[in-house]
Amino acid sequence: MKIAKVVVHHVAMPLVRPFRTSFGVDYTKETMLLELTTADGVVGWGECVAAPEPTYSHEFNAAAVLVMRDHLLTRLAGVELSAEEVPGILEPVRGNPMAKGALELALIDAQLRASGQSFASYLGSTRTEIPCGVSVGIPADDSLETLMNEVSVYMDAGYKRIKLKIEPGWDIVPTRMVRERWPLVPLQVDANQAYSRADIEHLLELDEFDLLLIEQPLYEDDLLGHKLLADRMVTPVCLDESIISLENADSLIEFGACEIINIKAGRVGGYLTAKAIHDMAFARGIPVWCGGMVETGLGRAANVALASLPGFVLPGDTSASDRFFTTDITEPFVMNDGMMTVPTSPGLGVTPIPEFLEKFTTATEIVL
Ligand code: OSB
Ligand code: MG
Repeated sequence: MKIAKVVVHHVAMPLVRPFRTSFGVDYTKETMLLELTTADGVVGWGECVAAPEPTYSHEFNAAAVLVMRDHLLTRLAGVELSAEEVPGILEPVRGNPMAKGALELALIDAQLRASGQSFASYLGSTRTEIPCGVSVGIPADDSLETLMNEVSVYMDAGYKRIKLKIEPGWDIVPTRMVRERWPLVPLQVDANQAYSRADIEHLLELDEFDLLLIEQPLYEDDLLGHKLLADRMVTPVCLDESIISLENADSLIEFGACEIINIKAGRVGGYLTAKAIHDMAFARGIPVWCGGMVETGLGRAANVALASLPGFVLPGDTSASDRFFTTDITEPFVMNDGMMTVPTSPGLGVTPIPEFLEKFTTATEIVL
């Protein structure tokens, strides 16, 4: 295929409630949807998981557009290529995994629409439905009551796993409260790098809550710190932000800095690398699960397909569309008895609904 045109749709979607993490609070999801057209007139869609500000990682929306336009599409446009060649072609460009992953996804979608294959089948899916977990933010009002009410809503909805966002000052007490109220629910916590090695003793207090894992407790570059924590903590250490490639995932497992991996395609440069990390972890018996970046239905469709691979043995942050949005940009992803059906139509299996795309679009930019 030849990439002939790429349009970036900037969208802003109101969230059903604020989403607060240790690195900030969002009231609106501001994201970028890519519409890629091939020389044959096939259209593919992708979603860029960067945010308006570089607070989860170094990438941010404005920079991602510039990188796509000036450094990635200059290498990809107008040449005959298949999606599988994209990681290699983009390899000389350092970093910028979210920008790379968004373009790769749009090309995969176009390629699979042309061949009539679903994304799940293309990746090697072994399941038709997946269990859903949910990520619960730190309450914007710092109230334990707000947290308990929110978790109650998710428990009633049937979520199979609860993840609590934590930070210094919001950790032991809320985790204990949720654990006491729901003694059996699979429970995990995510600190988004908010602690340091000096907090190791404190973090060990979380061991009493029988957690599935603790996600990214320390600064992403503090690999030794994670190893020191993992050596002492009974709760398995899982890495998110620190995992940026197949090679470093392999190294960190070998090194003992993590026992479980959160796989997010955007963070590692795309779904092909995400699958490679899955394959490596699966071969080694390392559990993985599918992370989320508050995606619209487009990115959610891709995540659900990825999460249907056999090594995804823990429920992911693959919640229903209504966890974040009253109106999704695609057909909404719904959950039944805690499970979500993996799309089977060609490509991602969903496309933006024109009326909703128009409603949420704040700007469009032609980058090729
Ligand atoms: O660290 O997992 C994270 C959302 C935005 C940025 C980082 C993270 C998250 C989540 C997942 O916790 C939210 C979701 O998409 O369900
Ligand atoms: Mg995380």
